[in-house]
Amino acid sequence: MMKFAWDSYTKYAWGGNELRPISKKIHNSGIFGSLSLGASIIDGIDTLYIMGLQEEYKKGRDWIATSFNFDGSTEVSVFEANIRFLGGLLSAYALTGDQMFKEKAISVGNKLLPAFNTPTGIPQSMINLKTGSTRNWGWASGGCSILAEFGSVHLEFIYLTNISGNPIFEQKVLKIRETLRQLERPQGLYPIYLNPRTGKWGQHHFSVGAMGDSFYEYLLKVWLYTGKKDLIARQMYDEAITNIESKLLQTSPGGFKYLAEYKSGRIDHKMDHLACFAGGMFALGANGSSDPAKYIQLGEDIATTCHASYNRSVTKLGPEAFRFEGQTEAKAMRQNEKYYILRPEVVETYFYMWRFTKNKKYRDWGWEAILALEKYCRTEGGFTGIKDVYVQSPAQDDVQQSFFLAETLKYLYLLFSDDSLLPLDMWVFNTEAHPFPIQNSNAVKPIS
Ligand code: DMJ
Repeated sequence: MMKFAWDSYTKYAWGGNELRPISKKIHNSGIFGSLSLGASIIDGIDTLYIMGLQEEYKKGRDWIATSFNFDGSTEVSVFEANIRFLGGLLSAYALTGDQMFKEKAISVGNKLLPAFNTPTGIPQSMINLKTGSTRNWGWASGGCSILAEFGSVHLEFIYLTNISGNPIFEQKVLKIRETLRQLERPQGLYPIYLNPRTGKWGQHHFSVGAMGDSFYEYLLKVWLYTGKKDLIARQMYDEAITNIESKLLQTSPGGFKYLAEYKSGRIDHKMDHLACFAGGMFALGANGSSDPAKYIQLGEDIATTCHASYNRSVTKLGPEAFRFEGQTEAKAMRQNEKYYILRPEVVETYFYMWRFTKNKKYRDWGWEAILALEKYCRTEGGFTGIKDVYVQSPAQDDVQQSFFLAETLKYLYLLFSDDSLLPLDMWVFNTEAHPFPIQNSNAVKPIS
């Protein structure tokens, strides 16, 4: 599947950000700006390397060495640039030791720095790579920055400081953390909107799905990355999770545990596909918690719920969001929540649960997802997302997302690999599934 996705991209969209598999041309979405920056190459290269697809890896590596630069006249998302471009380059460096990746990673990191020049140190969402001018999304509550965006630079910037020797990157992310620690949190939770000028929260909307997700993930993963030395990160994670458990975690009448949202003063009984990553996170955070068995169980429970969201559809792929209302459990209720865009979070949780429990059902569930991807998402020109998981012949969205190569296919491959390939006590995955070596763990290159 990876070879087919990659070959299709190289055939029809080489150098572009993503592939349109039906139109067989380049797809350049707004988050990467208007230029062709090779997002699928940089996001996919570590997956190629891990899978031993050497020829393909070499082609991607050569393109990055000769054609990738991050200073054109375009505006990109700071978050996406960080997790996909910086994360991809850092991971390629970690796996191969090739200095070229490190130099490119430093150049991307430097380009993102102006985004942090705000009174609070909370970065803005968008940056113009040529001018360094920054702004926030027009739709975000009164000019606010987004929790998952400014909270998911943590891991990459600390690793970047470690390999470059330049303290600036780490300073920037520690400043974000300090700003957050000084703020009072409504109901003990972190709202998803924060104004970078005033340091005041925007709307009190809480979510472990869209706009909140990887902030929590990175508190845990920074602690892991530092060889469990960064106790502040762990403490912030534990506190946040305790409040999520008491305020957002719900049990449906049918016994499903799910992560609801809180909006406009009340609970919204909706769980995003994005929030399904949390099953894996809970299991990963079990070791070091006050009650490891409880968190492994919570991981199992979330995996079960997210699997149900797949299993209750005709295509056996899950919707973008599913609800628990009345008789409805684990199903999308609105047309605009029924799509599946090749996202990884559910198979990501299967991967972690397999590693921690060795329960064969996670491989079975992963296999079901593979068959469904092959049946409904494979087209002649690559893999596409679908617009409705509940119909037999769904319309296709004509986009092969770069995270399909970075994450979905990587987690599926690792689900069926031995634990010695990227062991979790030596490697920590960024939120785009790019593995970084845990400090002082003697992380070894999996393939030489
Ligand atoms: C990816 O870019 C990352 O996993 C991010 O954390 C959330 N969204 C996509 C995949 O769904």
